[in-house]
Amino acid sequence: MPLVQFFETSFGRTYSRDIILVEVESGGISGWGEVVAGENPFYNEEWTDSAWLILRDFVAPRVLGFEFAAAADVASRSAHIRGHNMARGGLEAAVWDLEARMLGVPLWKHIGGGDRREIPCGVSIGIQDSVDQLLGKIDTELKAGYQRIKIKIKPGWDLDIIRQVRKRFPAIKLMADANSAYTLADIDRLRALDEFYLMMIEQPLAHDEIIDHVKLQAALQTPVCLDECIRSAHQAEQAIRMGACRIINIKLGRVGGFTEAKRVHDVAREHNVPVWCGGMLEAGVGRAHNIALSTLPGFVLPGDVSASKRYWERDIIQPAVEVTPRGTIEICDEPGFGYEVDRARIREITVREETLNIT
Ligand code: OSB
Ligand code: MG
Repeated sequence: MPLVQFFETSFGRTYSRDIILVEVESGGISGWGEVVAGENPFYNEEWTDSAWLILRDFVAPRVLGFEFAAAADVASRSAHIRGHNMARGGLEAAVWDLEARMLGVPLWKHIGGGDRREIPCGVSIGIQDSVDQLLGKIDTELKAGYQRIKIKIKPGWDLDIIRQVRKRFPAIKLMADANSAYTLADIDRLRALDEFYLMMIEQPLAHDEIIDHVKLQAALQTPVCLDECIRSAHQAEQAIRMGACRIINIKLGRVGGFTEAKRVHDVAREHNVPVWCGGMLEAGVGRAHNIALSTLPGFVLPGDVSASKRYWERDIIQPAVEVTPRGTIEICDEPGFGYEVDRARIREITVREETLNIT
């Protein structure tokens, strides 16, 4: 699926997505999930093709035909697999959707959410070719109503850029995401960001580094938010207790599905750490799951969950996800994730398909 605008992070540029959808069927009802892995193993170790093989050869055989008492039991059937949370999570989320549809309840209610009828939305704006282009994009998104702006940074596209953004937009909720582009050797540069009173800096240091984040957070006024580092509730608890972060970005795929995402949320809540829902340039199925997740009570900060049209000419669900002029997405009361899967559209753009049956 070609993106309507390219998206650049500190690890590269994405022009189009290769997305795996998982449809699980039981008793004539379907549930849908989306694997959020990227096209390259740069955000984490997974990519589209690795996820395909892990799902086919290791996850599906443990799930197909197994009698589950509840969707909450699915994650543990593949917990012996090391890593590959996005592959595991795509299938797990599909079973949660299936269960909600079987029970005739909205997914948000089924996962224990519903604290809010509309979720607050922010946008993530990639690295641009020029500062003017960035300022123009921020202006557009603010006019559309979005409540907070996140910009991607990397060495060389950081202090000067943020200074100019702050000059033009002194009062907006602003944050920066480094996707692991710095090390502790950059501590002075990162400390200089305090001047711009950002809501947070997201994942400044290595994807697998907690201790250096502890040192960094102790030296910064700006709250550190962890993304890549947090793959489980156990890691979330360790990071919080050690003081590595004051905020957590929860991504359904990165933690392996709803069961673990709920646990991360609960751990953060016990420690009064606010969370928000991250994005992975999802198509409609993943987007709908993120909306449901964002209704849990601890999701008090605007997430990276925004309108379909920011990404796609035509999404794979109907209606497309829309954002109100107040910068929110309203939740639906339909069973499951609340949008219709556009099977005709999916068929048109499918390049590979495999059906696995109980043997
Ligand atoms: O770090 O949050 C990230 C996209 C791809 C990989 C990593 C990240 C992102 C985003 C985009 O920031 C969020 C979105 O709009 O979906
Ligand atoms: Mg991030």
